[in-house]
Amino acid sequence: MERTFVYLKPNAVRRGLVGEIIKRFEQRGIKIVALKLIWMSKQQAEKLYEMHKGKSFYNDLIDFVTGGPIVAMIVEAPRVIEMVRHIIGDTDPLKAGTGTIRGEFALTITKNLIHASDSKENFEREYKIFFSDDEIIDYYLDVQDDI
Ligand code: FUP
Repeated sequence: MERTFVYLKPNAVRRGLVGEIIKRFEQRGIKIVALKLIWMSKQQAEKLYEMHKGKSFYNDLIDFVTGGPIVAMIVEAPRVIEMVRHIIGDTDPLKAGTGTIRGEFALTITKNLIHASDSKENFEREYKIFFSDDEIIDYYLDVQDDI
């Protein structure tokens, strides 16, 4: 089993897409093990995106992700890091495949609706910015053996 960190950006919350997006994970058989609505602080945003500091889009990105509530979660499934990146689609919504979240609902790179960790190392780094280990719930899902 693998875990990844995902968050729905403020425009996903404002546009009422939280249910639509979570539905796609659930119907794929991906298990939610932590979930909360929070307002990301500037400190959290700067830590999450520290590798982009100094880039042309950095300030706009920080303002955008701290501009309204987000939905943060940790999800679990076999090979879930790659799986979620597939479900989400390319960072650039123009290149995101049809049927992906960004391919269906997003238009611009900065406002691409959703983030997911791209490696195990980044998952470990990212989830700790938003969750403590006691907020992660380990439980058995009845349908787990059928997917
Ligand atoms: P991703 O892993 O798909 O979220 O993409 P990146 O880590 O490359 O980028 C993080 C965020 O920076 C993106 F979600 C949006 C923003 N970004 C821009 O606004 N412009 C760019 O050219 C690249 C990234």
